[in-house]
Amino acid sequence: MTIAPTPLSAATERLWAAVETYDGEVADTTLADLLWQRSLADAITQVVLPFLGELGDRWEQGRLSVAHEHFVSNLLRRWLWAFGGRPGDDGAVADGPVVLLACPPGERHDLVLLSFSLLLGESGARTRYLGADTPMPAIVAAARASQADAVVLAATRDTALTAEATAISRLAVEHPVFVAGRGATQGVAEGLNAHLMPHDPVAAVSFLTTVLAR
Ligand code: B12
Repeated sequence: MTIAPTPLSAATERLWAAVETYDGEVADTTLADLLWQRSLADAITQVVLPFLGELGDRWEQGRLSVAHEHFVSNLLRRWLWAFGGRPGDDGAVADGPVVLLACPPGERHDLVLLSFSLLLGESGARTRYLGADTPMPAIVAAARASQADAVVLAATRDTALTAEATAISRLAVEHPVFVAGRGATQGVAEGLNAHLMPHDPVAAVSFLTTVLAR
C-alpha cells in the first residue's frame, strides 16, 4: 500500500506559520510529513527548493527577520542531511565519479549546493561535501587528496568566484571545475577555465553525470 503524500499547500502553510512563531516542534513534524513521503528528488524539487524560493521572496518583502532566516536555514540543513542519509533502496555502495563540492571563501549560501549534492549522490556519484565559505587552499588540498573527478563551486555573487580566479584556474588544470549558482555565468566560467552548470539542480545532475561519463 502506498501512502498519498501530504498535500503541499496545506502543509506548507502550516510550516510557514510554525516558522513565524519559531515553533520547532510543529516545523519538524510538518517537514517530516512533507519529506519522508516523497523520493529524494521530489522532496528537493517539490518542497525544499520552492520553500527556499519563498524564503527569498518573504525576505525581500521584509516579512522575515534575520532570526527567521537563520532558523529556517538550520532547520532545512538538519532535515536535508537526515534525509540524504537514508539508505538506498538496493543497499548498493556508490562507485561513480568522485565529486567535491564547496562554496568559495566568503560565500555562505550553500543550501542549494547541499541539495544538489544529495541528488548527485543518489545518481551514484561519490560526493565529498565541504560546504560554505571554504578557503581555496583547503579546496585544492581536498581535491588532490580525494582524487576528485570534478569540483563543483557554487556562489551567489560572481565576485566570490572571480576574486579567486588565479586559484580556481590552477585547480582546473588538475580537476575539471564546474561553477553554479546565481554568481556563475558563461563569462565567469570562461574566465576561470571552468564549465557552467545549468541553474536547475536536477538538470545539473544529468549534465554533470553525462560530462563525467564521456
Ligand atoms: C537563505 C539566504 C541566506 C542564508 C543562507 C543559508 C544557506 N546556508 O544557504 C544566510 C542567512 C546565511 C544568508 C546570508 C547572507 N545573505 Co543571503 N539570502 C538568502 C535568501 C533569502 C535565499 C537564498 C536561497 O537559497 N534562495 C533560493 C534558491 C532556490 O534560489 P537561488 O539562490 O537563486 O538558486 C537558484 C539557482 O541559482 C540555482 N543554484 C543555486 N546554487 C546552486 C548550486 C548548484 C550546484 C546548482 C546546480 C544550482 C544552484 O538553483 C536555484 C534554483 O534554480 C536570498 C534571497 C533570494 N531571493 O534568494 C538571500 C541573498 C542571496 N542573500 C543576500 C545577502 C546580501 C546576504 C548577506 C550578505 C546578508 C548580510 N548582510 O549579512 C549574508 C552573507 C552572505 C555571504 N557571505 O555569503 C543577497 C545576495 C545579493 C547579491 N547577489 O549580492 C540575497 C539575494 C538577498 C537580497 N536580495 O539582498 N543568506
